[in-house]
Amino acid sequence: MNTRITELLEIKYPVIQGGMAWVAEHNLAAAVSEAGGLGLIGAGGAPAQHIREEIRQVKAVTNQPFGVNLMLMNPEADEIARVIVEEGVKVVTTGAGNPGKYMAMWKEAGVKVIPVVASVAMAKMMERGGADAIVAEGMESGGHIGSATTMTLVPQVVDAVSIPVIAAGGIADGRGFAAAMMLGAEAVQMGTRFVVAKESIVHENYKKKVIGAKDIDSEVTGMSHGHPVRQIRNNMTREYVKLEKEGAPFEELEKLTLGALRKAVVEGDVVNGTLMAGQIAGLVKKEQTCAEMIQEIMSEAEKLLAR
Ligand code: TUI
Repeated sequence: MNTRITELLEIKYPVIQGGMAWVAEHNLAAAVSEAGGLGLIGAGGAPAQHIREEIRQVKAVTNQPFGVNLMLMNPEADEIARVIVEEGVKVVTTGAGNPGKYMAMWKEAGVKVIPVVASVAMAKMMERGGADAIVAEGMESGGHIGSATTMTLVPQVVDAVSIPVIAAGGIADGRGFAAAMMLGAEAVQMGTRFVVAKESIVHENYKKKVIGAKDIDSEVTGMSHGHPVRQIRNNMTREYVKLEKEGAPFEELEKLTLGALRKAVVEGDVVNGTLMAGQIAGLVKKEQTCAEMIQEIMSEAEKLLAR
């Protein structure tokens, strides 16, 4: 299936892996890229030197294209932006902010820039700033989210820009892929399904929670201070929501989430850790290799789109 995205990124299938903090490390990125999609190293809150090493580890095991996701609230974002250029990374996606100040440097170095946005206004601003494509991410997604749904956001972004649009949020199978194409997207970005990939280093306890999750098992925390984060409901989110309702200050809430994603991903603490996952977790039923996932999604989508 060829689209402007497969051409731009020189990939076989228009499937991009989400740049999930702690989760999107070199094993997962390399597996997705080897399977014909675009794997990503997720910078999350990690130091620049760590990202440099992760990039080198991907390069050591695959010649396929891959990218880096720069989470713009990372305190070392400036350095990571430079590491991306120095290491010759071909594609960068960004999240949780405006990457405008890095755009000129990346464009000059020939890096393809694909900001993740949650609104039409931001998509237009990114296109004006020279973005090569846009990820339009709906609030069905896991992690830090905006307020529009994928169903409403994607066609509005498609109408507002002329660069290709990648749909994200709530997509985990061939039906979701086909639906995204119908909305005008030219690729999809998936996170939640790849969390449970065989190649994903996510702790087994976390994977079990995603596999066991039902449609309404996620909770959005942080709405009160303007940083909504979607994750699977557990002890931590219950406590967080309770404190939020009582009007607790940000500093107190932050104590609950500090280091909590690492706790979940690395230590498998599913009680007090942050289990970031999208609403589509209810559809994710088993651990498979990235190649199996992508093959299954593409063959299902091709049948649907041919009808
Ligand atoms: O970035 C994401 N998802 C993320 S980042 C993340 S790390 C984190 N952990 C705890 C709390 C907060 C963050 C976990 N998940 N998705 C892409 C995305 N970007 N969604 C929404 C946005 C976004 C939001 C505001 C993009 C641009 C934007 O612009 C604001 C501005 O600067 O005008």
